[in-house]
Amino acid sequence: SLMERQLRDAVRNRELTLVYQPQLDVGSGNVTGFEALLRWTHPTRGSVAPDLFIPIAEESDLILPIGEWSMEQACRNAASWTCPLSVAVNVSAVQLHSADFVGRVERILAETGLDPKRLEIEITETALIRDPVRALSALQQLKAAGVSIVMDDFGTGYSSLSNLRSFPFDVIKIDRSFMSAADRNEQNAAIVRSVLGLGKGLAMRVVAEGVETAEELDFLRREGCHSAQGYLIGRPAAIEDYADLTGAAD
Ligand code: G
Ligand code: G
Ligand code: MN
Ligand code: NA
Repeated sequence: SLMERQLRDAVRNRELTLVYQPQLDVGSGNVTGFEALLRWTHPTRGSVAPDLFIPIAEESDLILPIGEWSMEQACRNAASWTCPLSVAVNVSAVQLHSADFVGRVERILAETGLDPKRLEIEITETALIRDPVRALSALQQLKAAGVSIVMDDFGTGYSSLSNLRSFPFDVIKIDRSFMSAADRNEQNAAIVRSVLGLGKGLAMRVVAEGVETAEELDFLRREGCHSAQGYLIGRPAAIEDYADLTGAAD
């Protein structure tokens, strides 16, 4: 397709960038890390939403060089911060199931010098179902290397509680759809509380995504949620915009 060809050029022409969104420790009010998010600016199309181009990248296997580029950039960037904050990178099913995925991540960690404990890998549940045995093996090896495993968009898609039991997740990210007015909407409040209960029982940290209002953050504080991410805390932006947090010298 046309977009596939343009995406192929995007990699060559350096049209891809990463933006970073902060994560807050709800108890202390400190920023503890960032999620890296891919952006594509095409010379004539302008900015193309990831929801549009990532599926195309996945169908064409372009997600492999793109994903490797993102991982490399994010790790290299994080390794340059004077504050040892975490960095979370989204990994698609195609990457997780590709040959030597673990080896690639380990090589990037070695080359950039990033402490593996600062890297988090975000996986959606749909990424697990293609080949659960292979996915489990990759995640176990990454975890053994010190990398944290995050279940992204929890509560949507092919959610099954057995995934929390069968795969070595360290962190659950509640999908942002459940945060909307969670302080006032009883259905959302009940769902967020139950995920917090799951996290507690399974000894997994819980991150609430899509936190947009002070009332939502207050609700999370009352309910004992560990971490929050969303426009209230900070928009996805160039990492230079967060130099006060990363301590990056420039
Ligand atoms: O930032 P935004 O909300 O527009 O991102 C939309 C979607 O794109 C999110 O679901 C996010 O997980 C996904 N996404 C963003 N960056 C990456 C990336 O580097 N790799 C993969 N596989 N997905 C990404
Ligand atoms: O990887 P994931 O699907 O979690 O990607 C997070 C997406 O959510 C990104 O596209 C990001 O731009 C978006 N996002 C981050 N914070 C907020 C928020 O507070 N509100 C909304 N509506 N979207 C958000
Ligand atoms: Mn994510
Ligand atoms: Na998400």
